Amino acid sequence: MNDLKNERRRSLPSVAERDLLSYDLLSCIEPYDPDTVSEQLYASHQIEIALVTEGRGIHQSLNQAVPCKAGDVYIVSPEVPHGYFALSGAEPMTVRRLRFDPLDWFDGEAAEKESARYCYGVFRDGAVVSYAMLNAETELKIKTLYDAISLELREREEDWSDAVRAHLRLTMIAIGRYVNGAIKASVTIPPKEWRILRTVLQTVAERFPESDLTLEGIAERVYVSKSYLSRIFQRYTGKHFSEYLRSVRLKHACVLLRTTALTVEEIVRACGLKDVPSFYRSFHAYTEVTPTQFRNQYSRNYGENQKGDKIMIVLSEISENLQRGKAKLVKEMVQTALDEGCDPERILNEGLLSGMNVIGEKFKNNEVYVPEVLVAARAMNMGMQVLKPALLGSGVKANGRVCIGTVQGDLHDIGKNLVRMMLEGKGLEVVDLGVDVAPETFVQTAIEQNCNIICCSALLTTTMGVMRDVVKAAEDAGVRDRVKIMVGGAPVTEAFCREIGADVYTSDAASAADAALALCREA
Ligand code: B1M
Repeated sequence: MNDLKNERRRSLPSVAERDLLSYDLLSCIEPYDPDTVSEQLYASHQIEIALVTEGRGIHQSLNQAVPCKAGDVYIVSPEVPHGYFALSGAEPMTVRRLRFDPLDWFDGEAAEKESARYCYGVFRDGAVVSYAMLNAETELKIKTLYDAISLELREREEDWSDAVRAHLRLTMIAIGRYVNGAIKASVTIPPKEWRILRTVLQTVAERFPESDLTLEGIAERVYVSKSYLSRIFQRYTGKHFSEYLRSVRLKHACVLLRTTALTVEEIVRACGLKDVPSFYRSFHAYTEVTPTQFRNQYSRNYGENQKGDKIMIVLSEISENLQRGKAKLVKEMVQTALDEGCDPERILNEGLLSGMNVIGEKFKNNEVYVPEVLVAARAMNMGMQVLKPALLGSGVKANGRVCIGTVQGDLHDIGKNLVRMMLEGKGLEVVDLGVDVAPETFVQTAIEQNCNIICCSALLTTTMGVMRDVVKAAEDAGVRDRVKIMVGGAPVTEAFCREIGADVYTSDAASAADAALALCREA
């Protein structure tokens, strides 16, 4: 038992593990409108526990809307489209949300599944959304646990993961005990039907651009008849499957009209819609304007200064969608900006990096947490994939080999990847050592692979000191006179570079590549 505990302690939480929990305070000001609300529901692959802390409003899940007020708690199982709204003209509502992946957080606790203590117990009877009103005592208890979790998340001690897990379990127990017996299920779907419905929702989300996506095809995959599937889909979502699929496609068409310069034909293809005439008809029925009017109206709404400047619009959409972690959209919009003839460096600076900077500020102020930063970083990398060929220029072979990495203890790799890309763009051969690279690994690689330069990146004030160890390791190995050392990253400065005895400091990726090329030419 102790061995097991020690083993768990030895394995520090990985980045992926940190991504499993997210916590936020949601201010719901948008008034509930039954006609438009189904477009604003969102689904998450994580379990969500939401506690209404202030005001009153509506919680809608699938096709059911339930009034709610301070003191109510919702436990929403993964993939359920749902949303929180204010009552029109009434006070706004504030909701604390805690989301986590049930499989990872409850790994090894399967025995608890059949008791009603944990979240699993809440869903055991097939309710996909559980709703309970708390008494004052339970509300206070849960609030305290939420606060403790949020504090742990902020302080991030080394063993924060264990502490957060412990609080999370206590929260689940507190909620589980209360709801056991007193639960009101706002949406109850038998487990078998829910499994099938969930497959349909997931399939539509992933495969809507395929024009031949049909309910019949999905029915075959889940081994049920089409008519049965059609019946349960309508019963729980309040929509025919074809109507739902069309609305998902049209929603995506709206996004493409707003954010890209694609032609209507291209949009019809990208959204899996049938043909242009029927697109015009259904688009009009959906938005009450034509696609062209929609596009013009959107550009006009963007204000006088940006009027007609599609590139500005696309760049700001890249930045905003990056902040929201919409990787696929960011990728598409970077391509659009390139197609519009926008300078790749402008796309990098005013689109991708500007979004990343906003996220950085919010992160600093505790307005967003690690999961949000990670999805933004993923969107940044997806955008970079598209931008890379344009940034690289001619890529003429140059004479030089460089090894690069983020120093030990540091996992930030976006800046390092940019530097690598720029180095490759200068035609230098690059050995990428990744992140968390030990000083000896830098030096060993430089010796074994005959590198002219070691490039070190660091983003944390606590890890920049490792660069000094790299210089020292190169000296100890007797290669300092034949291997140059370049340093960079947000906290690194020219003065620091001199202080530790490195050769070159540059503040950005492009000047790092220029400097590396110059060093290789001198050698
Ligand atoms: Co972290 N993080 N992060 N983070 N993160 C920062 C760096 C931070 C400034 C945020 C903040 O508080 N405002 C802060 C550091 C504070 C400090 O030490 N002064 C911070 C912190 C505290 C942390 C954690 C400790 C948080 C925690 O868990 N408690 C943790 C540490 C994990 C670890 O590394 N051990 C952590 C984790 C993470 C994520 C994993 C969630 C994620 C990284 C994902 C990834 O990289 N794959 C992340 C991110 C994304 C950021 C911010 C938001 C963005 C960094 C970034 O990619 N910027 C960042 C805040 C910010 O910078 N605004 C922040 C874009 C990138 C292109 O810029 O890397 O600076 P940058 O690269 C530039 C230049 O610096 C230069 O070129 C690039 C531009 O052209 N450059 C070089 C870089 N390397 C170079 C090498 C060269 C030359 C130039 O020569 C060799």
